[in-house]
Amino acid sequence: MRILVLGADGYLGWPTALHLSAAGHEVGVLDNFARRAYDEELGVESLVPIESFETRIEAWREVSGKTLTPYVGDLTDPEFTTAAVRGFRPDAIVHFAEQRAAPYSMIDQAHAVYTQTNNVVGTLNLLYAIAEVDPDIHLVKLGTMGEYGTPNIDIEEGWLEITHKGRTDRVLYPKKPGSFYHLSKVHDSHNIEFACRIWGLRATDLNQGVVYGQQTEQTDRDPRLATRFDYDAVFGTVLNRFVIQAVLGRPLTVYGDGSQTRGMLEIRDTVECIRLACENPAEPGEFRVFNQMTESFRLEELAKTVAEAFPGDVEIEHLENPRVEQSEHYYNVVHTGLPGLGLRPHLLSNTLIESLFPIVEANSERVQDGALLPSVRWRGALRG
Ligand code: NAD
Ligand code: USQ
Repeated sequence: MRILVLGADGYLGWPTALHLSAAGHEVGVLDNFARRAYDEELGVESLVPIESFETRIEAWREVSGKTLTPYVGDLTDPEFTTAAVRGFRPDAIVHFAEQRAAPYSMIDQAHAVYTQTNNVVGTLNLLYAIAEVDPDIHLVKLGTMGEYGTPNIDIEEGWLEITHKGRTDRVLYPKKPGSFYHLSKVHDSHNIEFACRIWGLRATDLNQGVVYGQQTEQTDRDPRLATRFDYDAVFGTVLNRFVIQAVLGRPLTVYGDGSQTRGMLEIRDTVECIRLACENPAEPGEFRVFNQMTESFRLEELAKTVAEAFPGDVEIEHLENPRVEQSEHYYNVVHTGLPGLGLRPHLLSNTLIESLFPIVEANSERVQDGALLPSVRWRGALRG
């Protein structure tokens, strides 16, 4: 297949592009380097150094003999987006290219507006580009489990059959997200479902949980192929942060009482889920939703798992929660779609956690101490 990966310079987009290329697909890679600009703005860097887009692409060619076709530009530019889709002529488009940090979207009004504009407008331009160039292209869009929030009923895969006053209908599952970033994904989901319904597009919305890990079979093949490893309180995700804090000898920062539960998955499962979704497309007109997670954990349980895996003393600290989120809640997620396509999940074991410790040790001098503790508060700055 010909697969265009949007956001291919990012944490997940890069290893996904390599995984698809290694599986024999012709892969195009698109990015506007916004993520590298957020690093500059926040004064932090990936814990593991990453090469330029050009160097990564060249390294993959040397290692695998395979070519990645680059497109550098911004999805919020409609002409660029349509030209890229027309130029590459993909069978499938994998869309990772959004501002993805909840805390970044909650810094102030300007960051909330940027996040929603970047994400919603970029996706809308993409929908128009697909409809214009070839409505048969399968859109594989990264959504997020956080779209659902923590409802007191089972979380179904995107749709809910409800009976109201004796009548029954199938509706998009009601959403209760927890940040302006997560809300941007809800808006995207509605726009994509609408485009499937009115234009007959085919789309898969992957409501992915929190990702952990840093290496895949392909990124491991050469240090120049490494993907990012974020540790800061804005972009670092929780398990990766706990691992880094343990190695640095800092307390693990559990927000609140740690009774929040989140769906999670390993990065090697992310890339495999994307391959499965691409190779098994949605039907024309279908808005298909998969919940892309393999296990769920209470955060206090996650912190204890990291502490037990680390060969040394680890302190767990409960910080006042900078976010507004529910504790002690019901959480039961249906996630049968991707296993049904053949996913064999890597479950969190001490082996994975232990494999991350030496990566952190080797790069620990790159950590900026000031970036470890959360500074963005959900009830904080309204304007910058
Ligand atoms: P990332 O920030 O590392 O990568 C996103 C990439 O998209 C970056 O390289 C950025 O430069 C690019 N981008 C952003 N806006 C763009 C635009 N307008 N035009 C072109 N390129 C643009 O993020 P990630 O962690 O790789 O996440 C990728 C996707 O997966 C996101 O949509 C995110 O919401 C979703 N997701 C991530 C996680 C996670 O734990 N990392 C979990 C669930 C869902
Ligand atoms: N948390 C801590 N301590 C920390 C960091 C986070 O207790 O040091 C808690 C948060 O309060 C939250 C949970 O851990 O309850 C997850 O936080 P996170 O920062 O790891 O993840 P989140 O903000 O939800 O966002 C990440 C990605 C985002 C993706 C989302 C999937 O950045 O792109 O959409 O995971 S999900 O959570 O399923 O919506």
